[in-house]
Amino acid sequence: MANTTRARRGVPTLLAAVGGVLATLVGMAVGHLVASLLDPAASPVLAVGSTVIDATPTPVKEWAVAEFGTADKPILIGSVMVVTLILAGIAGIRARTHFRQGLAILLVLVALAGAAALIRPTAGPLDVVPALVTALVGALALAWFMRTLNEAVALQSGAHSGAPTATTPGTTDKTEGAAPSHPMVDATPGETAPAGGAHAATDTDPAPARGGRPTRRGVLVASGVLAVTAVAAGAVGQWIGNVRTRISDIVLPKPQDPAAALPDALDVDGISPFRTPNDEFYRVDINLTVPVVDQDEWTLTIDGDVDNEVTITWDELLDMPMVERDITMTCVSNDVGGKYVGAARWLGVPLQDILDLAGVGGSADQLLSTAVDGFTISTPLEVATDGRDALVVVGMNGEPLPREHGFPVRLIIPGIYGYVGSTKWLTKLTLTTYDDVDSYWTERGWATEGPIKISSRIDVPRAGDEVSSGSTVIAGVAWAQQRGVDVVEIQIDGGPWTPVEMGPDAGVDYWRQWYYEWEAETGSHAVTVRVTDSEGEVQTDARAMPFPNGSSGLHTRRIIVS
Ligand SMILES: Nc1nc2c(c(=O)[nH]1)N[C@H]1C(S)=C(S)[C@@H](COP(=O)(O)O)O[C@H]1N2
Ligand SMILES: [Mo]
Repeated sequence: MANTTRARRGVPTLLAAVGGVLATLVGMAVGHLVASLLDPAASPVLAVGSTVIDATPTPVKEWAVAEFGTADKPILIGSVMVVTLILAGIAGIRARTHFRQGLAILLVLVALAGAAALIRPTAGPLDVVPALVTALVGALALAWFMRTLNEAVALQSGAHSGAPTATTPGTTDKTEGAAPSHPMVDATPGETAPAGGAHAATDTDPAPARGGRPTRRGVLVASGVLAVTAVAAGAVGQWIGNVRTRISDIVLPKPQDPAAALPDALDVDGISPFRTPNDEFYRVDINLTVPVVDQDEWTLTIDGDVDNEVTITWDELLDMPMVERDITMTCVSNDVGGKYVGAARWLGVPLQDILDLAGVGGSADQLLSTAVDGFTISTPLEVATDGRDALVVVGMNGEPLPREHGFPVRLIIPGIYGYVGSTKWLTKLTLTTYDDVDSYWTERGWATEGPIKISSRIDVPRAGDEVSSGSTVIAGVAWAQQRGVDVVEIQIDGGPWTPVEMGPDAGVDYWRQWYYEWEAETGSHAVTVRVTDSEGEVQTDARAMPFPNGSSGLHTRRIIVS
């Protein structure tokens, strides 16, 4: 008997939690939809997620990137959702008996999301609208669900107590309020046959539509309506976001100084493509939503210690002489053997030409670039202007920059990690000093200078591949930007270092593919690779983690041959 009572108390509580979750989901989904029309980054979950990213201490971020790789963003959003929905469940449970308290929890949650949307560097006052909509829709949904649930509970307990009259319209009226302070179930004496009781009630009920079972259907219907609304609003919001972020027909100018045709790549199964396709190019940035910039509203300002401050438009930039270069980019967070490296053909205006428009003064030692997402990068002025192919880029592999990679305009500076030179969604270049300002990552402890460490990677055989004894190809890529790859060697089971066959050479700033034909013998083997650059520097075996200035060490793969 005690069990039955407990079970009956448990069901409405569980349903109340579900109601809290559904109401919150509906609110968030409608908020997301509204945000997709105004500013996608103001979507409640995304705004909270972005704020969490900014506030996360560097070591934790490091750990997350190492642990989850490029999945770190979905995992972050997932975690924000889980925490939110747990609190939403608690709000629901509270709301069934004390509606205002439950509602208050929900509103505090939404207020946090609204605040997060407003403190984004790019936020405008309108960015609070999705949160307001979320609050309104969530509150209405919660009220509706709780009313339906409490009606059902009230009617059922009336039926259970064996008094058919309890299900008369009079009783229903009493429980019409959204928040009866004593849930009827608490008053239910333990009975033995709830099903029979319900039946008895329904059978003799003068108004069967209000009987236990139909009202239970009411709870189901309410849940269904909320769930469907949430999914539909979320999907429509997502769709609108996608449509709005499509890049419409842009014709890029032809380069005055084109790159030579890329030599034929190695034809080895599973090796990194010689040129990384845009949709396979790694993406690293601080944003949960890709910044959407309209090229016709975009401008680039060159200010700070300059002769005359200049602002140029998209059309003015496209009118400048363009060059095309093959450059391999690397993220400082790339582990030895990691994936945060990619090679592409970039189209853009030499950075020097842009700086010359303004005329660089004598006191600057830092080029501070600012992006539309509020992100900043400090580049040593010396590095930006030493004659290397530093570019203000508009094209990637023959297409406009994809939004993920900085549309409409980004910086690419060969030889230094992305966080010190490849500002995406670029909008300002300031000539300043390191004494005066720090940038996003250097403020968080990463090194001021970030030359890319020479490195090499084994692509095949992949980890866990089944390899049979006999002739096997070991292959991969190696890079030594600014100096060029000279030799790649591999070492098998601690034996001598053996030079491998090299793929084509597309210049000092571009990686090179390599391969080695190996007579594999049955057993477990360790294969290690190292690169030597054109100046004779050999890739070090001294291990370093990415923080603070890039990983080092040698990539080793264990290969089981059967
Ligand atoms: N605006 C902006 N630019 C940015 C970043 C960013 O977070 N915001 N991240 C930088 C880092 S750390 C790297 S490694 C490169 C990555 O460029 P990709 O995503 O095109 O590969 O962009 C750089 N430029
Ligand atoms: Mo990076």
